[in-house]
Amino acid sequence: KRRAEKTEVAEPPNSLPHAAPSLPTKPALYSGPFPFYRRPSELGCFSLDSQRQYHGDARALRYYSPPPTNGPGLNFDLRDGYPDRYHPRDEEVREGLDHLLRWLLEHRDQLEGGPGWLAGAVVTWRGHLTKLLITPYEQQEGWQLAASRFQGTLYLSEVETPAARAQRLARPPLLRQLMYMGYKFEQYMCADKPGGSPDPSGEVNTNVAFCSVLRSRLGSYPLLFSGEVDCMAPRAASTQPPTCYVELKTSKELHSPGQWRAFYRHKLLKWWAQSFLPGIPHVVAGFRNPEGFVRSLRTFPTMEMFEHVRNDRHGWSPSVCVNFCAAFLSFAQSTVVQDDPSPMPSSPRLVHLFSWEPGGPVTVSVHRDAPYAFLPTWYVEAMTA
Ligand code: 0WD
Ligand code: CA
Repeated sequence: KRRAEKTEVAEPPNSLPHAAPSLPTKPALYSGPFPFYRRPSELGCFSLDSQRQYHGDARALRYYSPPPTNGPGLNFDLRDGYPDRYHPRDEEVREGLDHLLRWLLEHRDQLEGGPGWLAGAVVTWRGHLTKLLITPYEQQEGWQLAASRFQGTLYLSEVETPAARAQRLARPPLLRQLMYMGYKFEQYMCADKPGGSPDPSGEVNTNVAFCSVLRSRLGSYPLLFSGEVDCMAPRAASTQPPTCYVELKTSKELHSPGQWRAFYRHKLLKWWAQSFLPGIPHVVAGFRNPEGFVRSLRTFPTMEMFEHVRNDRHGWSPSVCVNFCAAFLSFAQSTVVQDDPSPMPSSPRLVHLFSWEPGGPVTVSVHRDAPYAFLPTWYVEAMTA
């Protein structure tokens, strides 16, 4: 029985000579030892302002400033200011990798790692890698990743699936408010200056973002990715990024052991994957009651999250996540062989689209036209010059 399963996975039967390659996602296939993951180092950063304009500096970085006590008395009203002091980002604007590419263009001559490092790297958003990490355990939402090779580098950029788009356009009012509440919590917990105090009287503008650009390596795959960082702790044990960064989250108040179990199995997996990738050591959670007030805080060290499911038969395994991600990178590197040809501004660019739906394998389709091409002309031209 075991052998039959293994054969099926490793080599497609010869009776299907033209079957397109695909990548299975079942957790049992990725249970080997934890692979090598280089300690992430920060290469630089950039900020997006309230107009979503790019600045090559840390002006949007905020500072962790929790209330003096985490006891009775803590009472953050997360609905305050909704909807009148809310300026949500226009989600119809498809930014792709643009802001990260701008940073890369402006720093390509100063990249560490030696000549040719970038040519061997995978460039993407941290959020895309998070989705890859949790894929073996995800049962609800599929994803699509567009891939193009250019001057050796493999670029990965997410494409919104038709189902995700439909869900976004039909987002229920309560879910919209819930999204706001996550940003409002950041406002209660962060100051604009080190040592300053939060000012929850202002507006919540989700165009504003501080993004860290990081270098790592998974197995033999060098990675350059960027992730949005909530704040830095000015008095952290280490003041050096990324270990001084803090990720902020909100969650429903949990009461029964069953609720905690479900939280560890599902939510903590996502929190772990997102903060493990950039090496952010602490996630601070605010627990909100049904009326939308945060009455308690709890810090979850990223490297201790797995302990909550280590002895849970229905828990998740960091090795499975990271092994799957490595297998995907290997699959993508061997699938996207052709370097994008002549960088003529008007020529359609080659895109391999990796698609996944829960319960199935990752499949590939090839495209040469819009709308999948995502490397902007300004980037291709400047890199070619
Ligand atoms: O256009 C899109 N569909 C996306 C845009 C999807 C994912 C990210 N982004 C943008 C983000 O706005 C950010 O500028 O890419 C940049 C980097 O994102 P990331 O760090 O790679 O993304 P992720 O790890 O998924 O999200 C980090 C934070 C979120 O924090 P929580 O605690 O909710 O995970 O980025 C924010 C959010 O605060 N964020 C977004 N903000 C505005 N619009 C979005 C979005 N669509 N997605 C995540
Ligand atoms: Ca957050």
